[in-house]
Amino acid sequence: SAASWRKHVCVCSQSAHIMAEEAKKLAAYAAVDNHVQNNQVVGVGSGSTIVYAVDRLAERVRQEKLNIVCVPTSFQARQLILQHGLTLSDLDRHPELDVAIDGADEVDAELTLIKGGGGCLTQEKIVAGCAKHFVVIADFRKDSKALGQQWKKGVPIEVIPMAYVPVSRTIAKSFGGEAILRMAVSKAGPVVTDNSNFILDWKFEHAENWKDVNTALKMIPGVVETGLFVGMAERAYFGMEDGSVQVRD
Ligand code: ABF
Repeated sequence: SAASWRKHVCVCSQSAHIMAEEAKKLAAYAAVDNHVQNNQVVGVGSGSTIVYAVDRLAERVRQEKLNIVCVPTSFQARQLILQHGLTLSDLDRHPELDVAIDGADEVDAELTLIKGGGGCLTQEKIVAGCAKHFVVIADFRKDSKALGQQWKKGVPIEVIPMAYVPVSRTIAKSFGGEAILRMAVSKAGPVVTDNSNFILDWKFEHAENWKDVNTALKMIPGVVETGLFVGMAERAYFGMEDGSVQVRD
């Protein structure tokens, strides 16, 4: 019957969700255990996977009495650090980080990333760029051969508000596809970043050399930063459906 079919669908999607949450946790724990040591400065990313990493970090700090300083990539990360009783710092005091750990929306075979689904791409890229090692944590759904195969929402691009229309037109003209202003869930207005800017989601049709594309995008007046992370990640941990963790270097 329709009712039992609906119930069946619901149970399946619920268990898929639990699987993804479990996978996020596996990746996060592996990264914290393998990359964080005593007396380090750690960059804390944003999103839902990083929550597990901060849980684990706090647990280790308590149990092993570690001396760890945390630099956040967003308001969310800052709150997480404070809620867990970890030591909060910033790039003024700690411009050089030992390691930064962050999630991603998609990770390709070369460790090129799409980030910024949560809108914090600019601070995430700054913090990752200040770290000696940048490590990505993700569940199996983020693993991709080529960007765009998994993440369908496009490349997030942070823009100065007054420039969003010309930037969007230039992107469409120069690279094809469509760059759409990201709206708040309420649809009452655009999403505003922690830096008081807007986000364009560029739904690209075809692109190959992400390094060149990223450089060209950044040259457009009004573009603050792109969610393309090229040549930055040194390792990715993927939590898998079978409970294992896959590492990509
Ligand atoms: C941040 O959070 C973003 O760059 C990325 O968009 C997102 C990943 O979130 P989640 O861990 O919830 O998938 O890292």
